[in-house]
Amino acid sequence: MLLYEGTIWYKKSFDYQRKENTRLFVYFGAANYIADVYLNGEKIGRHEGGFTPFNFEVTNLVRDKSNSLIVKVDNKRRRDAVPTLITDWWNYGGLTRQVKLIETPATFVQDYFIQLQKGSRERISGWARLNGNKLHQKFTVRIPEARISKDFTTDENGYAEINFNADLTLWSPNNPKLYDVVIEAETDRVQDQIGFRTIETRGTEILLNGRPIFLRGVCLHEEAPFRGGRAYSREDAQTLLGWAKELGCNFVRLAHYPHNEFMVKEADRLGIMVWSEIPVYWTILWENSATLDNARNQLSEMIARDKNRAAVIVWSMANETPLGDARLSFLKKLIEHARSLDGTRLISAAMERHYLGDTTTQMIDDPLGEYVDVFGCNEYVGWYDGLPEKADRVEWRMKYQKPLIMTEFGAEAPYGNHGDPLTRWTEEYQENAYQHQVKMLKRISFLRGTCPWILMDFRSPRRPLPGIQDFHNRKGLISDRGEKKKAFYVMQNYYHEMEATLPR
Ligand code: GCB
Repeated sequence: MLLYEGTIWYKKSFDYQRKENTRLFVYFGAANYIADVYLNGEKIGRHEGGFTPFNFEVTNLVRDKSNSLIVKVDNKRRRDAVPTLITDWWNYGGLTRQVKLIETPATFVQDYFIQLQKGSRERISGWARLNGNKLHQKFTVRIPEARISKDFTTDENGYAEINFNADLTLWSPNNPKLYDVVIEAETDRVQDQIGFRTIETRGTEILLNGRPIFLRGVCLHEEAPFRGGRAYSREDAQTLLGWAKELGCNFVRLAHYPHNEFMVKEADRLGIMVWSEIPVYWTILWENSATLDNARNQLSEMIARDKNRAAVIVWSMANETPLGDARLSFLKKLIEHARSLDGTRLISAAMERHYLGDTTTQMIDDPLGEYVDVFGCNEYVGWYDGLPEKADRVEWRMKYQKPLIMTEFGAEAPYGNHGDPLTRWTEEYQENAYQHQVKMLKRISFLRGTCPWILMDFRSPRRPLPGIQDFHNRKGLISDRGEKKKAFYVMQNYYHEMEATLPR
């Protein structure tokens, strides 16, 4: 079964007593990659995209006894899909996150956006939307701890803008303050925990709540420590983010697709800022309009789920996408779409760089840089690119007056494989590569964040090397069994130093 790709069928039987004036939905946290869902013999919907939630209404199909929910999930890779055929991660298939039945009132609060207005530390600005047949309602937004209670009315489409001033303790890594926020309509009441903070850029600075910060990050795949497979629980999130904290992080790059909701909620609670990304990875079919629609839909679903999480500060559109006109126009459309859904967060993408003629000047000038707020750059000086000492000679230049996050760098070694610092695949080589990297990073004046690749070893079909990789990418600072490699401590020292020397 290890290399199986194709369909998996699930069946769940259940009884359900529907109360009057309620509606019922079946909710999926994620299904990789295409899901077809049937209830009591009727098809209720199809969803494409492996990492975002979706739901279907079943109010009129559900019965008191012996309901039969059938789900077919197919993870066959396709050239025109997002992601496409080739990825450097395992194509785990099937239902990878929770499935729930959600009961709502006949008219319910379907969605809401409650965040500080861009650039303001006291004005809350957003909206709420009802779904049902009583769309025109009065509702109240309450933040009891801040003694806030504001009344609004939805229009005939069930929509209302929300605007009010609030004197709140702002969310930050040092004080990840979350407030209970209640939306109370005539027919429904929802409660959430929301943090309030601003995130902006000014020249090459990133400002959190108006103050410059440095993002001490690390990249993560959504892979479970110890047992393997997809990470999906609160405990998994606590372990992974706990390790990130131990490393000295205030930031994580959740690569290369939206991770489960526990990750983002735990990040909110722990004060870890988040980069969240859609799987527009390497060589998507840029010219295909259905591929664009699919990417746009995954972006919408990612933003829909996490738009009220203070931790999320960056929406990332893509990873290492080769330059070209079709690619640029595709990604520009995604950026426009992201900004139309959420004007408050920073937009970025992990991009590439190239050497100028002298082979030691790295130039950052991807034309996409024009359209993002923050430039994300992947580089492997000392691993795919020369020996560790090469980093001592590399200088960095950027065409844009924007902040730079080094979104990937690293070297590969299985835990416990020892040798001298110039022998590849040893912990000593990896440590050596990190030592030279850190020295180089310190010389980049416009650098505002770093995310080494990667926190923990992960499975990959592209990494067969027997005895070394065994189908794992071993660039983790920690093994998949939780063992810390020597390079972990190089990064930890750097982060402790950054934290101590920079008030930001
Ligand atoms: C990259 C990719 C990442 C790979 C990594 C590697 O540039 O963005 O998905 O896993 O390099 O280890 O080669």
